[in-house]
Amino acid sequence: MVTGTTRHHRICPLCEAGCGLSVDIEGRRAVKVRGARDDVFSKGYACPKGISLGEIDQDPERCHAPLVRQPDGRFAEVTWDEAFAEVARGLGRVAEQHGKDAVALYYGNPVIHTVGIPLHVTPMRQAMQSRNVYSSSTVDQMPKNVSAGLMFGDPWAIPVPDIDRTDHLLILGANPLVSNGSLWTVPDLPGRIRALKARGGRLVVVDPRRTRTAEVADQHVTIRPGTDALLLFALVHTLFDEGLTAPLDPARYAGEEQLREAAKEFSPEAVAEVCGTTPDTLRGLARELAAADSAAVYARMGTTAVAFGTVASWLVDVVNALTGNLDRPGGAMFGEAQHNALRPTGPLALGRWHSRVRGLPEVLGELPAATLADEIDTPGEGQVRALVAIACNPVLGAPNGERLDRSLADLDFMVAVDPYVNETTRHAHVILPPPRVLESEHFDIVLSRLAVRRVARYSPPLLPREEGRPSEAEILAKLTLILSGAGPEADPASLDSLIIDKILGAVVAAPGSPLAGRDPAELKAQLTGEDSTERRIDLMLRLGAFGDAFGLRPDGVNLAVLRERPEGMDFGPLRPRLAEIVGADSRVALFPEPVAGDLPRLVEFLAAERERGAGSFLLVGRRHLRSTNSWTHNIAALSGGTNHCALEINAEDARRLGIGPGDEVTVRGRAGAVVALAEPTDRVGPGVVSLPHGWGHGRDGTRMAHAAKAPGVNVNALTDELVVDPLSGNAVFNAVPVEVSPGRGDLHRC
Ligand SMILES: Nc1nc2c(c(=O)[nH]1)N[C@H]1C(S)=C(S)[C@@H](COP(=O)(O)OP(=O)(O)OC[C@H]3O[C@@H](n4cnc5c(=O)[nH]c(N)nc54)[C@H](O)[C@@H]3O)O[C@H]1N2
Ligand SMILES: Nc1nc2c(c(=O)[nH]1)N[C@H]1C(S)=C(S)[C@@H](COP(=O)(O)OP(=O)(O)OC[C@H]3O[C@@H](n4cnc5c(=O)[nH]c(N)nc54)[C@H](O)[C@@H]3O)O[C@H]1N2
Ligand code: SF4
Ligand SMILES: [Mo]
Repeated sequence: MVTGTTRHHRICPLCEAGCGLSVDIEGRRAVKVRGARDDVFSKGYACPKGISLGEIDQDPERCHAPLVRQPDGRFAEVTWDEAFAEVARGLGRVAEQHGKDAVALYYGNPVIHTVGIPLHVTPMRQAMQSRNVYSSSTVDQMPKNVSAGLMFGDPWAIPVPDIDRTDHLLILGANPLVSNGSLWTVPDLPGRIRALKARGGRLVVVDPRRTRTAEVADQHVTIRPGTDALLLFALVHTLFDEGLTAPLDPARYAGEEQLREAAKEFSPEAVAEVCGTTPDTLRGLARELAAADSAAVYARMGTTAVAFGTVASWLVDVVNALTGNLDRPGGAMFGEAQHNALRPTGPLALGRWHSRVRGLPEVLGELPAATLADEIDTPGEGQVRALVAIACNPVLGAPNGERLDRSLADLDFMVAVDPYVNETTRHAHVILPPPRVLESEHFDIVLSRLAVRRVARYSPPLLPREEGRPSEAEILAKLTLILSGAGPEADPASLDSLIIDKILGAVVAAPGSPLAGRDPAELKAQLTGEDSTERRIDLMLRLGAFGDAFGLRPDGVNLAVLRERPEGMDFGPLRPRLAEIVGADSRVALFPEPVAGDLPRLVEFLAAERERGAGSFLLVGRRHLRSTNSWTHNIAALSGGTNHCALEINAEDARRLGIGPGDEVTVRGRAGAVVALAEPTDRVGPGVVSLPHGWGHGRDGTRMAHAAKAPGVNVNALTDELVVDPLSGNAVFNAVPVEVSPGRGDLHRC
């Protein structure tokens, strides 16, 4: 190390793997970042994005001061006090004139990668009292939340493959070698897959595209997009049909007989052709799962962002249960939160209210992102007139994003919490930038329940914040106070203090709690931390799975302990805990009522697909190793090479249509059309095309000059906001019917 350089440990906030990074800092810059070998969880692994954390943090186009839009439409930098006052005026005016439902909230993917947002978003939702709450959950994993909520009584009880001990891993619709795992916090997946294979384990991938993960698999089953629910049902059918199910304890599992009955009509013979495969292949998949000493089924975006997202997500865990692999070492297991997870119990209630325009059911207190534009565009009582947009870019991330682009321009007021002026935030009246990455702490609030090991880690900020600059938690707390009517001057720390009081009050009052009867004030006084955010983290840790329970467990963790051990503490592999999750008197619902109610639609789909002739192309998504959705294309170190926006099309289809490499092609969906550059390839089969999302940069008023140099096109100009998975309201990004034709027709490239 050069003199003046200090080395620090920092959890990477860029994806769900949560690798530990070693960051060399000179002055206020990160000069070198690499995987931290002493990290108890990731042991030195890091991907190109993590290594570029310095470039991401130091991107000159990130905003550092709040921006307020001027009468001439341009943004001007203002002080934080002025910005919050403007927000209070803007939101206040809309709520006063049009009521609370007229103010909507939308938060995006980084919510799970930050501390301030998850700590404050629930109180914010309560303070708003608006029915118009949206998030990236309904363009992503909501079907899995619904299936977990219905089966296990907890929407975040999502089993993860116990990859380090499994003998057989079946992956559907996920490409974890590129995404680095999702709903599965598993650093160094490449190394873990190598270890699986070295010990004689088997990896099978079901994907319409020959992905990097498919390339390293022992078997790649190509599937016709959108048919995983049928494929999985055929596995369930085979398990029953061939007597391959493991004995399930009736005291723990309900609904096995109804499930057996329902699976009857989805035999491998009935579905194979529609799935683009053979009955033998399907029976083989089921037999292998049943025969393995331990096995796990894992599925992601290719099975959730589809029209049968909830049914497919449910069937994944049905197969895990029927093969005896749910909740056992080497199978699909429940992770354990390092912090107290206050969670609802009992089966999930769906549709406690419905969206105003399309009547779509609420799920987990949210409405589908796919209907936000309807709620903005359609006049009447409850019409959305203002938006609080936190860490999101739905113009590029939501279905029919181009419609949303127009709708956002029409709002009376919009405030964004975001470091960039991008395709979405350019519509804001006020932009509140969070501090730099290196000025922020990292603590995993959402993802630790999905981790493959029981670990506890905390990273304090590596740099002090610039004078006067609020933390992201303070920004969110201020917004919450504004939305609750307390006004822009209220002290954000007062909100944390109230929340701590509330949690401690509940803990000492809970019968059977080890802290029952203790004095909350005395417990509160024990909390340590530099600020109220850290004190909240200390509280969560102490009450969490590995916590010291305020001294009752002297070898447990708290904030002070973890500050001394930035490399983290490992408490070992996952342990069976189904009884804890489901509750002593409850059972796993193998055949939950709402899912059963959606099966006639699957039967109809099967019949219709059998009749289908050769038709339009089906569009699927893909991700790039050196991208994160829409917001890292501005980083030179991560751009270029294979990280570009091109339409993959089967080479034979391309030849037939007269399309060559790099040619312009028009792709048309129900919602709209784009002109993309073609990449003929045998990675995708006949009839399948693939475009990545998060592109379509370079619009007027954005400030991402590097991204604008290679703007790409917005795949969500094609995707249809009118089609959702009915149970979860999730958007459909895979198996989208599109027409493909050579040339640009009458279209301009975005
Ligand atoms: N067609 C298609 N569409 C898709 C997908 C697909 O597979 N295909 N995937 C979907 C999925 S899974 C997701 S999660 C969504 C993602 O869509 P969104 O969550 O809407 O957006 P992102 O592109 O992740 O952009 C995140 C925003 O947060 C900002 N940001 C980054 N770091 C921080 C921070 O620390 N604090 C704050 N306040 N802001 C920050 C960025 O500048 C950016 O504006 O896209 C979805 N859209
Ligand atoms: N490098 C990188 N990492 C990321 C992100 C990123 O943008 N870049 N984004 C992050 C986010 S927000 C998320 S949610 C995760 C997502 O993590 P993953 O789900 O692992 O990522 P995807 O690349 O969307 O994988 C979906 C796969 O489903 C396949 N597929 C499409 N349609 C179907 C179908 O009908 N059936 C089946 N069986 N497969 C289908 C696609 O070909 C693709 O390989 O990744 C996260 N990690
Ligand atoms: S895999 Fe994810 S967490 Fe690990 S270094 Fe890469 S971006 Fe960061
Ligand atoms: Mo996502």
